[in-house]
Amino acid sequence: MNPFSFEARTLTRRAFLGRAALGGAALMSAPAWAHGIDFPFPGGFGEREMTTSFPQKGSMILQRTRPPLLETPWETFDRGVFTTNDQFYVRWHWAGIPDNVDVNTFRLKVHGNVDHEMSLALPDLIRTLPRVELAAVNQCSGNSRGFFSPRVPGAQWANGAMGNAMWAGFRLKDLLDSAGVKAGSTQVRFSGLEEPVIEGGPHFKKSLTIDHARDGEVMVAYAMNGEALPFLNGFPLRLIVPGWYATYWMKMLADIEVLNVPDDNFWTKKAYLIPDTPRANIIPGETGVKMVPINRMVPRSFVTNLSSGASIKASAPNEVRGIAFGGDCGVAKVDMSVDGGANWQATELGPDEGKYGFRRWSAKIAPPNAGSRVSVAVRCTNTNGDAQPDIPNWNPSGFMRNVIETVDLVAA
Ligand SMILES: Nc1nc2c(c(=O)[nH]1)N[C@H]1C(S)=C(S)[C@@H](COP(=O)(O)O)O[C@H]1N2
Ligand SMILES: [Mo]
Repeated sequence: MNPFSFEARTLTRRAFLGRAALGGAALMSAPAWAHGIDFPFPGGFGEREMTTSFPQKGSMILQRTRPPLLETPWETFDRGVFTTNDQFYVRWHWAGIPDNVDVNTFRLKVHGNVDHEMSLALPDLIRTLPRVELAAVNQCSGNSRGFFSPRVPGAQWANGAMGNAMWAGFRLKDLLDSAGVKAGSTQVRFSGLEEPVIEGGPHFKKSLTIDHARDGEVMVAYAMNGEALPFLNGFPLRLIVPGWYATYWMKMLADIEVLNVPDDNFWTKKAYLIPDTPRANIIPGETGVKMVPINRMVPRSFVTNLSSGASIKASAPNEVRGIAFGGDCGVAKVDMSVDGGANWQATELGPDEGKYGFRRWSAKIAPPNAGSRVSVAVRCTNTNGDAQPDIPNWNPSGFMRNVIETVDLVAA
């Protein structure tokens, strides 16, 4: 998991092979650095601090305190395809988050290029708009950024800046229809209750095109896994944009503005841009690439019951299982390879809880004898026919990692 210890391991192995080839004399005279160096980097994945200090949250990996950035511990993903609210990851841009939200005075404003501007209380929204439910993965654009090589700045997430929940709420379309969107509308802009902490800092706002906002899938959630949203996950209302990266999933949603001009606010126009290339992939250092707003998610799959270094039984079937998601559509299949990607076999898929959610997969492996090493690679192909690539993508923001993941196991 720790890229530093991984590099150190690789170095050690390489140094070892080098010495073995050169023979004993070389071994004796090898300089100290050739033996591999274990850098005691603080904050590496292996030694990230755990915290239980945040309201409504259980044990979480602490990335940052203010604003809170909390990562879901990996074991959580093995417990089921729904990520529990108390361990659902947390990410905020500004620390000016309110201490409480008064449900009696809270209003959701709908304004701008509409026939009727509205300011709606929670009970009215819940009572008047038809309730819908949807399972969907909320994944930070920068999930897994810590694995980028060359490394890139930003929160050094491992794979836990994602989660799947059953969201309940109402369709954004129904709300917009009741406000009456006027002709000539271009985008719908969303903002939450928190405030920037630096003078003149841009309030966090994100926009969707008018057609996307009215596609009937984008929703405003007031419940998550059957409960009110945890405060840090956006109580009392948040936007759910199925299949799209979480940056659009506005928390503590309080303001919806229908625009008739392109949104030129900082967060939509300047932040969260990706290279307009397949998988947002560029060569490190490449310049002059056209940039576009980040958008649809891509397929991913993970082993959840075993981590690299774990030992499994020799000459006996061992269960390997994990989760997969299709990105902007469902999971068609999850294949597994134990020979470095030469051959792939289908794994068994668990129940389909909704195309935008996590899907369980499982398979059996039986290593031939004690001491044998098995690298298990898993590859999700989504229902659009898009499969995870075997080479990691790279971009300077550390967005959209979806390379095939591998765990290295040893039979004992
Ligand atoms: N109001 C508000 N909503 C927000 C953000 C924010 O900073 N403020 N961050 C976005 C980003 S970048 C992410 S990754 C998700 C994180 O959602 P979570 O904290 O519920 O996991 O919220 C999104 N919605
Ligand atoms: Mo994010």
